[in-house]
Amino acid sequence: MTRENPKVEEADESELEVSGHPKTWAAGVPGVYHSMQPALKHMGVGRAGKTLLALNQKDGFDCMSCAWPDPGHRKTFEFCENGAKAVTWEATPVVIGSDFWAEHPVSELRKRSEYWLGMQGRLTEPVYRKAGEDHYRPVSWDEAFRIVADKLKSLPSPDEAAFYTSGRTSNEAAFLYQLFIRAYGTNNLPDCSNMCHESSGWAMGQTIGIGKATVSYDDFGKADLIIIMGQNPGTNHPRMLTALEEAKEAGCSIVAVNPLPEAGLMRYKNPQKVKGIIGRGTDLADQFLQIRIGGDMALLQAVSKRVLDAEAANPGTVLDHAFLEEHCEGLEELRAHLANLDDAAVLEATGLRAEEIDELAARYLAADKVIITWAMGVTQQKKGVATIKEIINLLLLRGNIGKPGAGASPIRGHSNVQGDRTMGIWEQMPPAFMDALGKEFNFEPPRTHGYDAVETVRRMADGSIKAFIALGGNFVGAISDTTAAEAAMEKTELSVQISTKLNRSHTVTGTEALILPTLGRSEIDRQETGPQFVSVEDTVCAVHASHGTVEPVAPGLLSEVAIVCRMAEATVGGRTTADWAGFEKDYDLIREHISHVVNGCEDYNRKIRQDGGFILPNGPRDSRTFHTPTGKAILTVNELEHVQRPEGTLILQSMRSHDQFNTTIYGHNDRYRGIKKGREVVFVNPEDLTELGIADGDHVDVRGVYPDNVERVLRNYRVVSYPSARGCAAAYYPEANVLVPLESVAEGSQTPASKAVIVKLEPVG
Ligand SMILES: Nc1nc2c(c(=O)[nH]1)N[C@H]1C(S)=C(S)[C@@H](COP(=O)(O)OP(=O)(O)OC[C@H]3O[C@@H](n4cnc5c(=O)[nH]c(N)nc54)[C@H](O)[C@@H]3O)O[C@H]1N2
Ligand SMILES: Nc1nc2c(c(=O)[nH]1)N[C@H]1C(S)=C(S)[C@@H](COP(=O)(O)OP(=O)(O)OC[C@H]3O[C@@H](n4cnc5c(=O)[nH]c(N)nc54)[C@H](O)[C@@H]3O)O[C@H]1N2
Ligand SMILES: [Mo]
Repeated sequence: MTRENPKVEEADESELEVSGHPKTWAAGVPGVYHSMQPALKHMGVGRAGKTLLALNQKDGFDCMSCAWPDPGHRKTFEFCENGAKAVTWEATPVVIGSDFWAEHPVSELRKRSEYWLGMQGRLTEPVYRKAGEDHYRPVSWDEAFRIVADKLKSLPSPDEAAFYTSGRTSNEAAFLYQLFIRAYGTNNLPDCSNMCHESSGWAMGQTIGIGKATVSYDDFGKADLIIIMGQNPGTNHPRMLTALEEAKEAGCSIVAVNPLPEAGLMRYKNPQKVKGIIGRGTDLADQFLQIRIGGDMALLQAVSKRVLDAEAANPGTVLDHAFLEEHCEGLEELRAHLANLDDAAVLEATGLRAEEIDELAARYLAADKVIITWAMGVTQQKKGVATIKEIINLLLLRGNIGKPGAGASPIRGHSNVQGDRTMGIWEQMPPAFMDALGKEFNFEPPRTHGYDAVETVRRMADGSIKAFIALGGNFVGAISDTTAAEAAMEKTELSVQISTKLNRSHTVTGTEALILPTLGRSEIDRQETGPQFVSVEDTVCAVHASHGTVEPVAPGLLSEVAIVCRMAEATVGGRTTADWAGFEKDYDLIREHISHVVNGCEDYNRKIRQDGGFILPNGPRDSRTFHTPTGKAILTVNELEHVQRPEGTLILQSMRSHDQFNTTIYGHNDRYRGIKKGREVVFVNPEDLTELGIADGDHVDVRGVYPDNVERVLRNYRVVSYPSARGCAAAYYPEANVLVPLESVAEGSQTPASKAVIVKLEPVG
């Protein structure tokens, strides 16, 4: 039933349609309709039913579209429109046949869009691009692993290789992958998290001793106030809207802080309820703060200052003194620092009125239990780490960490990005983990820190990284400064991509390149001891099993676990006590080792088989235990700074449309923002347009404005007049990555500052 090489047309941007106004609601009947349509069309009713019904069910597989948790009370259809798109994209039985590689030279594939590449179908056999050749050709698995092992063994130092991980990889594959890499001898483990929630990990690690959410799923239903900052749940975490609706029904207020009036934040029609189908839905946000890009740090400081002022006016009644005294340090320093907060600077940074900030402070003071959630609008900023530290400050002041209905909640992106970290995918895992790993497998893991994503590009560029291996993802598509990143990748000697589908990173390669095709999460993973399941961790630290349910799209595919095992056996077999051949046959053996090495995973094989899995321990959440050097949560002082905008420029954020998953483009519509049949648009506030003398519908070059004077430009983009905050523009990622300089990163975390790019619009034609 598989099909080969469908005819896929590139989008014709001249057909772009703009409806002129954003939608004010998300989901409802159109959501369900849209979600079912692609699945039925491409997969046939049987396969579509099997996959969609298995999504997020007890014996089914974990949805790969985001890391939002499953409620304890699952509904049959615990999926959303964008989850359905992700599953369809993966499980559609369209495959790339052997003749594809002879027909399409790499130089031609390189001109193709991400959309076209992804739509060619699933990769089914290993292919190799030899030095000097413009074509990939099929190779056997054995030959592929030999090529990898020969190259890795030939490098003078293991630190001349880097091993990337994207966040779909299961716990089992991730654990083995980092073991393989450390047995090989390096900590060069850049991952997608470096470009995503790294700022959250840094800020939370330093202040409360753990880089993960301090809430569980049920806390959302118990909160009095939920503040959502820099996140677009209607598109990127649609199932979160159900939890928000439930919270509202229980009396919770919701505040949205965003430069854009995103549909899902304003109103929600629940497709699982009659009211959502026929009514106007639930008004979600009680307050919408249309903040300037990068203004969140100022807003948070201003709210904390109002909290401290309220305490000063009524001593002993506002702060949670018992909590602060027993569990925190740094209150006096914070008080002294905020006493001098420059109100004018706050208004300039945020673009808000003082009364709006007063209202938010009043809401915060009126609430006993507060959750603050955030995503990329906060983390991908120069001051991302400091901003998240201010979130922690505000929560700590009134004891909003470690009590029911309250906490800090970074909402993670990739469905297992958090689990991968738990399993050791990090360029700087702590010594205790290394000790346990070395002891378990009888070897000495390397101790010096490795390179993160941005550093990996720098090192490829200067020639010191010669081999690049990626377990999933699309590194050159996802990282900033596309032109520089691609040039860097081309300087490597070997690049290897373990992938389900084609993307940009298969077309911009090292001197030699390999593509190793793998099973997707939706597919049955049969090994010698029978079908295997894997495990994943969601954004609130819940770990559960994921069972593939449909037949693999092609017979020759290996699982990620099998690929890692064979690559390891060929490269580092015998260097440790790891039984690589045994792991591939029986994933319980891997989990047995995980239970000895990874904190909180003791007795993993039993706990993972429990109904719904288990929740990892979390000091702040469970017992107000903070693993910081002093054992206390730390209130921090952060110097206020905001993004400066030279005259004539705008601050541009790069964001996701409704029809994409990261660099994977499903289609060319962005339904909630009124865009159809195109992606080459730049959204600009109407008053800014007037000031710039540019009109809606004009075409412009969007040019990055940075002191290094490197040309970074998006050509011929259509201007869309859109109610963004003043001075703030938006365009879609990954295209906009050409505008982000590699050196423009968050201080501390090195996360590319993809949400604050200084640009100029230059009219064309
Ligand atoms: N369907 C779908 N689901 C996904 C993904 C996908 O691509 N498609 N990606 C997954 C991944 S890996 C991730 S990390 C998440 C991403 O989830 P999001 O973080 O929601 O993704 P973005 O589209 O980058 O949206 C950023 C939001 O931040 C706002 N914003 C921008 N700048 C600022 C600012 O300075 N301050 C504030 N307060 N807001 C700002 C933008 O207007 C936008 O609403 O989603 C995950 N889920
Ligand atoms: N300008 C800008 N840049 C950004 C962002 C932004 O907001 N703006 N967001 C950043 C964020 S939050 C993230 S997380 C990164 C994402 O960076 P990545 O994780 O590297 O990118 P993805 O687009 O998610 O990777 C998609 C590819 O993964 C492969 N794949 C899919 N499923 C599987 C699987 O099950 N196994 C394997 N082995 N491969 C699979 C497919 O080949 C697919 O083409 O991008 C970052 N880059
Ligand atoms: Mo992400």
